[in-house]
Amino acid sequence: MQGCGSKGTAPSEGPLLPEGCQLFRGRLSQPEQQELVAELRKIMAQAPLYHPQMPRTGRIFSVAMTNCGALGWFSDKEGGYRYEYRHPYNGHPWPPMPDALLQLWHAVTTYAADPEACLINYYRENARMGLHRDEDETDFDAPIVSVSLGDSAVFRLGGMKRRDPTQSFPLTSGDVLVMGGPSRLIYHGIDRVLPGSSDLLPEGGRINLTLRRVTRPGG
Ligand code: MD3
Ligand code: FE
Repeated sequence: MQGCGSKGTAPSEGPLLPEGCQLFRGRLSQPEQQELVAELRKIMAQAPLYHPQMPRTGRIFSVAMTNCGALGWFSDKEGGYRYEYRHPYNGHPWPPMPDALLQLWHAVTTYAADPEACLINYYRENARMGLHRDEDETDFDAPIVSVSLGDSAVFRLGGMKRRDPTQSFPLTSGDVLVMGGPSRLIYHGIDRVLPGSSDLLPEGGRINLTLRRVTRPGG
């Protein structure tokens, strides 16, 4: 399937996306999604989901998170947003990233090095993610690749400034979104999950994976 991320894509073909943003609708087949969920269940058994705290306020994220790959994203009241080599509660290294995700990264990006972190977000019915930028990495030359599984969600995409106009569109199971180049630092969030919109996860809810390069390759 062709990405539709260049400026000038006709609105009839989907949302008009900013430069560097490519949406691959239905990039993963049903069997690929099921296989990935099976691997994620094993990962979540070894690296249990947690609800990070916001820096300073200590407010709890409604989204549950864990990671696979060498590095994992974490946040608590005292330490703030950061990447860690170990699960914050059990002290174990994060489980390795499934091969299918490394292959997907290289299939949809032109970035030479592997991603180092895969943040696993689990949204139950009322979970949401406010408008934010992903800026805790040191290598902004690398894109971020996102994979949606399970229930659909309303995704909100803004601009380089928090107050810039936003658009929203659904992300559905099997969709892959690549945010690179000039889109890498734009504001985005998840307004809400649409319960019952997919039967991939019997327990319901939505899993989102974001594959990230954190450090610059070679130092
Ligand atoms: C746009 N996750 O984990 S993925 C996050 O669906 C995050 O769970 C959302 O935002 C989710 O940080 C959205 C799509 C996405 C990921 C990275 C981006 C959109 C992005 C980086 C820049 C701009
Ligand atoms: Fe984000």
